[in-house]
Amino acid sequence: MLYPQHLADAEDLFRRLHDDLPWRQEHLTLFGKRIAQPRLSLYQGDVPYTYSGLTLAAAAWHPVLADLRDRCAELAGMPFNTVLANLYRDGSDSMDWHADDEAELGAEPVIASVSLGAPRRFQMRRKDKTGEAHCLTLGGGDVLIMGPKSQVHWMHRVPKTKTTVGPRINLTFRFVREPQRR
Ligand SMILES: O=C(O)CCC(=O)C(=O)O
Ligand SMILES: [Mn+2]
Repeated sequence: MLYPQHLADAEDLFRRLHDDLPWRQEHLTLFGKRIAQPRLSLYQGDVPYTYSGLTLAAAAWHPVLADLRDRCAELAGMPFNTVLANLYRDGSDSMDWHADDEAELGAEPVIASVSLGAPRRFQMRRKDKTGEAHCLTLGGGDVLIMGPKSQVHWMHRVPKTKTTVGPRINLTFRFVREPQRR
């Protein structure tokens, strides 16, 4: 469910988060090669989270992120205890096809996605062979609530673009369960 321009203070939020957050360049190891992710990111939350082979430690909430977490929780009607923030510096930054279906998120996670800054395309395609696909443009202040079936049946991505675009921040608020003890 898309709530277009839901955040009236989107420009101020973008500036504060862009300037204040300790953005990091993370790397992934694929086939033995260390590859820089095509974006900057950071994680904050009450519990650790393992995402794409990276284990992200619990970290204190920036007050702006804590406030947005609460606003999203009210909109979605459920709590969130973590946020993954991505900074797409320009059109060559992107996020490849994936579903947010890690076990710690539970079988049918609801995820709230906040977009700030430049608009970017957000594509979805079904995991099965139907070929069904959708494309949205997520602009500053938009909030997308991805419902319980979204990660089960769909993949999504933010493709690179050759169009000149400014920086964009995306925040995904998630509810991560306490890691199981082994
Ligand atoms: O940038 C976006 O709109 C999506 C980000 C995303 O899919 C994620 O962080 O898992
Ligand atoms: Mn995602």
